[in-house]
Amino acid sequence: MNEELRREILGDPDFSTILEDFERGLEHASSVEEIEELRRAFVSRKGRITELLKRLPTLEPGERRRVGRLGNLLKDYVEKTVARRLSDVREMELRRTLVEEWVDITLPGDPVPRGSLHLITRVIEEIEDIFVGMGYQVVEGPEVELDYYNFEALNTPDWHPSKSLQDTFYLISPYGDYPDLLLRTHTSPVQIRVMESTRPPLYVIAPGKAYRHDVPDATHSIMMHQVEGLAVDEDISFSDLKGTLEYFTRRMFGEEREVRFRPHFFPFTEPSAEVDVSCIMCRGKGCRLCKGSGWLEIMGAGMVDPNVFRNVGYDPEEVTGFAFGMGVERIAMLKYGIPDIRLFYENDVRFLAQF
Ligand code: 2NL
Repeated sequence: MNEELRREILGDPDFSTILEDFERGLEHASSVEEIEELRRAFVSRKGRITELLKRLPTLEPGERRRVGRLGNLLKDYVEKTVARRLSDVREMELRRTLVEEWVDITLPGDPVPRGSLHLITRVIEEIEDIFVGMGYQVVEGPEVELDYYNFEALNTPDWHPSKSLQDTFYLISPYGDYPDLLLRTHTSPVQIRVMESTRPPLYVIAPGKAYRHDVPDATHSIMMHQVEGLAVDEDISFSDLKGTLEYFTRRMFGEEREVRFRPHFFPFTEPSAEVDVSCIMCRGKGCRLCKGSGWLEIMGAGMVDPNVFRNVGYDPEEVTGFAFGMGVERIAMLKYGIPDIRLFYENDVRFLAQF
């Protein structure tokens, strides 16, 4: 404010008290709120300068001009001063915040714990890789199946123990039961579906979950994973089965392993066999793991029964094939030395993170 105006204002008692009050108030106003409060007190609609200007119509023309001019100049001064102070205070507050709330944005962040694939997933992928390398395709299908695909198409008679209400989960509901619907007990139904919709030759593996009503213990679970495989072509022989599974077993457990085929029975293959690998702990000498026998059972296999081919519309005079099935948990437990199947399902990171 220039000297001349200041002198003029100080010469008027009304204006001089306003100016003095304003300047004293400004000295004590240190925050944005206080400064804005001060502005309101002087230049808002109810402010002191505004009130003073409202009286203009009642004044003599000469006095009206003087008071009007001084009032507007003072109002102008108050507004400009307040604006300057506000921007100064805001800048000071910003500087203080920047100093007090300083953070080093170049510091590395908290590490995000990295997860890993479940060991069962890893072992399924290991198995898939070996068979994909031999030209097999990976196929998947529903876990809720029809009795037909799970049992009947696979040549499994109604009286077979695995069909019993004790062993298989059938679907029931408050509105009625579904005697034809069940949780698949193996992944073979996936392969039946593939054969129904595809003409041979066929080389597929079917990984996935399978369900059995079992009492859980160190080696049993109501749900486990299976990988089944199926090869259908002209002139597939038992030798092809042996060569394929021997190659698989050595890729999985080591080139130095022996493989043995023991006669067995499955409703869906004929002849059938169980497949053993020479003990991976004692190399066949006999130990705790192989219970002294030198051998570990790792899967079941056989030549596809002609009845199964007939059920899917293949002519058993034209094609032959082999099939096999293995429990993924069992393979994983043997290969990675896991003593209890329940470790796979407890979601204890101390176990899972080791693989
Ligand atoms: C085992 C034994 C086996 C099969 C599964 C199969 C599938 C079709 C036709 C014929 Cl579509 N067979 N699968 C054959 C022999 C054994 O699994 O111990 N699994 C854990």
